[in-house]
Amino acid sequence: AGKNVVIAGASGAVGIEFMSVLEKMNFPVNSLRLLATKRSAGKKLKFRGEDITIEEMTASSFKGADIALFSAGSSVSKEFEKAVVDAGCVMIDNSSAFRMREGTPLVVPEINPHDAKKHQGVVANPNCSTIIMLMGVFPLHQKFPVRRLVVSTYQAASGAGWAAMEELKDSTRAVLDGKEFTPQKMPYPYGFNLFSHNTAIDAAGYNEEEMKMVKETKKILSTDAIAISPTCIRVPILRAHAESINIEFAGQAPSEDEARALYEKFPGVRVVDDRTKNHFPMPLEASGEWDCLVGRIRKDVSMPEKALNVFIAGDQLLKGAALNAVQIAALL
Ligand code: 11C
Repeated sequence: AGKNVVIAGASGAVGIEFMSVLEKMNFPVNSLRLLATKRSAGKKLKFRGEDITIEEMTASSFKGADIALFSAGSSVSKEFEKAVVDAGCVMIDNSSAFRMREGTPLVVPEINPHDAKKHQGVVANPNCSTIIMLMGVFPLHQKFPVRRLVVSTYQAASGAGWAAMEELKDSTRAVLDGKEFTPQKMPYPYGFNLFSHNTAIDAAGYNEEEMKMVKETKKILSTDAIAISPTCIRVPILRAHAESINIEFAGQAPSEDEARALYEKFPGVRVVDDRTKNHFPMPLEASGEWDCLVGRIRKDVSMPEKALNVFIAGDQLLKGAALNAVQIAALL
């Protein structure tokens, strides 16, 4: 029998991708309800060729539902958690509301699927930068335990939603047309520019995105033994994040061939590593793909026995959000 699925935040950039992934995965959907704020209620979206009208989300929206895929922001997830759980429905939440809460599993299905089953009504979907980084780290960490990661991100506009994607286009067009442009969504002009991630900065100088990568990684891998040094940057790319990762191992680093072989057999990872053509992971080639692309697999020239460098690109809206969430639903 199929599942009764609800999408909360259906009109957002991730909401739309929930539907595309459910369709492509051939997820056993018995019924699908689309929920959003009053502003989007009444709009129609297509699922399996049929129009579905978006309804305004209320506490009674979850009656009879089995799975609720949430991507409507932390405050909405917090507001509706009780209604979802009381309805006997499992919430798979893409926001940061419950990620670090004890008793709420934080899951990347290829990495810690066993944690999903321990849920008490809510499973949290990690931050996109964390998921994409771990798809480039865990295949090696399983066999060669990692001691420290130094990671720099190149993050797409999609992580900040539709409005940011539109702002990137408008701001790029304004530069080309020689026109003035006042940013609305982003803190600085986005076209032909990059800037430090647009989240709050703590007393130590780290932004929220960076600290999510640090904390979430420890929870997903169930270890405090990995040190992480992150720098998160927003770049003028529409929808796939890229990350440069220096991976230092507790013991001897794997050889480049060993690392390549471990990546090649890991589900959800595709090796793109052609030195002869200078062809490595790119956001353009990762966009729309379910796999994360891993390449530039090379010994750290400063510490060849101990560390490797890799470069990874993954679709922020798919593996970084909607795909990972639907994979969790499939696990359950
Ligand atoms: C970004 N990672 O790219 C963010 C978007 O905690 O789920 C998602 C924020 C989160 O800006």
